[in-house]
Amino acid sequence: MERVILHVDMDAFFAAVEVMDNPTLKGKPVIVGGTSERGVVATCSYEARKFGVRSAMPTYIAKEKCPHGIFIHPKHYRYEEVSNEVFKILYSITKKIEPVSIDEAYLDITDLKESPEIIASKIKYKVKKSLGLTISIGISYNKFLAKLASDWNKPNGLKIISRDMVPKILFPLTLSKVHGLGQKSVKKLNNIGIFNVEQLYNLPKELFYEYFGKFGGEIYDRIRGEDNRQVVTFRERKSVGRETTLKRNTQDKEELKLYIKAFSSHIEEYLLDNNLSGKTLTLKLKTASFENHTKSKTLSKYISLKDEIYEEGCKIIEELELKEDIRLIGISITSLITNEIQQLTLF
Ligand code: TTP
Ligand code: MG
Repeated sequence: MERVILHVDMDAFFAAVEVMDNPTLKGKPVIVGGTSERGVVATCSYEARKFGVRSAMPTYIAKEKCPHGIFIHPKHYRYEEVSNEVFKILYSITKKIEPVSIDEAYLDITDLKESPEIIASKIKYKVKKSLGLTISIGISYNKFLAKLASDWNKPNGLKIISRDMVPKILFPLTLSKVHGLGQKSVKKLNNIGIFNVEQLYNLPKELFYEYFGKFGGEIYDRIRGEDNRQVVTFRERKSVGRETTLKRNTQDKEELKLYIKAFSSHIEEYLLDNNLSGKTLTLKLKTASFENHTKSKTLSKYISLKDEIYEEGCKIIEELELKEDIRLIGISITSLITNEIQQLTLF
């Protein structure tokens, strides 16, 4: 049976949350990001995008482009909280969900009875009604096309790419729209006069291998609208976790624990939704000088509740000696089993 995949992606997520928390910002160019000299833009409202402001742009350039912009320092816990609410809505639709980032996920709705358009409209309605936020949704028969579709008419977009539209609909797209083609590859192709998908489409398969190495075949298939990647849920992934770059680098363990707290409720939600418990906790830290450290702990029992995850996560942090500021923190839980098996092993 033909699969039905949704790709959902919140619009201007961090900026939209800021507007939600402070409605006087509505309709204004809101720019969320590092406000220091070295800061970069995390994201901005669509009003600010009109002035050319973009994610990852140095803040001082954003200030030049949009001097009257409202610059806001990110509040990561708040975005985690709202993300939790969005995912709750998604999980009320189906459990076949692959979270991709804080504001983005794939849903496999092949087995649902209602039409994909109705399901997508329902999600949009629920997100708008309970949070006041807009989400863009792409519908197609694989992940690549669904993602392309969610980006098609952002913000508040809804787009279907059906089989009969392919490959023609892809032809005018610039190469950077092809998921998997990095900046370097795009440049390389531009250098030989290839700028859009149609031009790429007409190249022989061997050239794809020559240009993209082992990914050549995948790129060749993708621009033909073929992509067999499955929607991988946490259950199949055997690990549930969250991580984030800190809003400011710190060694303060109490501050780090606040992140653990936010992650714990996220993780609890996934575990409960999927009827899972886990036994191994792993804390991941990245230092200001980009060194990665992980510390795992296998617990004496399976856990799934946020308070337990938080408590154990804090214990790991307490045992660590921090010699340097931390820039990224993450926590994940592995050794997952379904609660039915857990019940059986108890006897
Ligand atoms: P995106 O979904 O890429 O961006 P967005 O939701 O702000 O805007 P849209 O989807 O409507 O184009 O990323 C989600 C959040 O991740 C974003 O709100 C802020 C954060 N982010 C960064 O911190 N740095 C980045 O470079 C990017 C791209 C995103
Ligand atoms: Mg988004």
